[in-house]
Amino acid sequence: MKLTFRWYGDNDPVTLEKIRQIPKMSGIVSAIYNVSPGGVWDEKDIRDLKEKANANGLEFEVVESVPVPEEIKYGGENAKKLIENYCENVRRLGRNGVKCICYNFMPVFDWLRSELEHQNKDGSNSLAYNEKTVLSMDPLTSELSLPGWDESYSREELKGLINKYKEIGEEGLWKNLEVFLKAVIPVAEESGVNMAIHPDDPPWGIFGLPRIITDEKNIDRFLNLVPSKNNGLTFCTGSLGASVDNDLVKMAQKYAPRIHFLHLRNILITSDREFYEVGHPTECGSIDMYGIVRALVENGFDGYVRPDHGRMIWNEKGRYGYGLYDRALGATYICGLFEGIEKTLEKK
Ligand code: DNO
Repeated sequence: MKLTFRWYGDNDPVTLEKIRQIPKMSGIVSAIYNVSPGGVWDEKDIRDLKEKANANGLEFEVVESVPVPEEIKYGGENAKKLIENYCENVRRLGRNGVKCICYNFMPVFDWLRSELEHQNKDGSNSLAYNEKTVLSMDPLTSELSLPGWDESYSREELKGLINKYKEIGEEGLWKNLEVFLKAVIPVAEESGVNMAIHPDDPPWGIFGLPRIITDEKNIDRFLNLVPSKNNGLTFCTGSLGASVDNDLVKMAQKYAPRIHFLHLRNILITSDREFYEVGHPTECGSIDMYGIVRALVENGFDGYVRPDHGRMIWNEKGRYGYGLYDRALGATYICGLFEGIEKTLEKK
């Protein structure tokens, strides 16, 4: 495995100089942030990003994300052209040494939370989700918005978009995903890039919007749409683990060869559809981090790993979920888990 760390570019308060000091850190996970979804990334920007990382002793082999524009997801009239642009980004990234691209196929909203600074007993704070609060902010019926929402849509645009997805429903979204994959995966194969879809967070439909990368049955269906190794997964433990119906150890075992990117984080489920994010170790939350990593190692996982969301600790202020301290603690915990498990298995 290769340990990586998400970096949001020059405006990220967590600098490359700091990231490189985390033990065993091999590279950054980043993206080009000055192009809106659907646009083609300038190859010079990609090269500059790689050079910046390299100058700090870090690789740049993973992109998170090349965002999929809404029109591709709901199948609008420009979808074909936008898919061509997407393919061009895959080619350009592959040419510049990127080996893994993380993306998602969630309509309208990416991750959803009801609280960004949930106060924990130990004085830290973290992201939290409470379904009742979320549902009370349905954009179709309420003027309130949830923390972290993309405010670039007007309320009317948002309603229009949500209604488009309601019309096409889950099956329409599957169809559009299939069209996307059938165009993109052959390009990824030629470019030496593994595509790694991120599961929906949380893994269930919200506000009547379809969400499909949610559970084992749907992931089976996804992987079979295009049965190529390059059509793979980002295994995000915090996203999939929010549903108690998902058996993550079993899924890790089953999907290991198709998991190209691993997001390790832990959550504490406090009641049905209610959780908050906790420190990475198994003991801190509801997710069996050890069991998952062990299942992956035993089944030949050989991808990139990053500590996902951390809490805000030691009075750090910064991008929610993406401070330095708790993610760095997570990184060293992850190294320990892998080292322990790998050495135990070698001895057998
Ligand atoms: C949140 C992230 C997601 C993720 C995208 C991938 O912290 O896990 O925003 O990057 O869903 O496309």
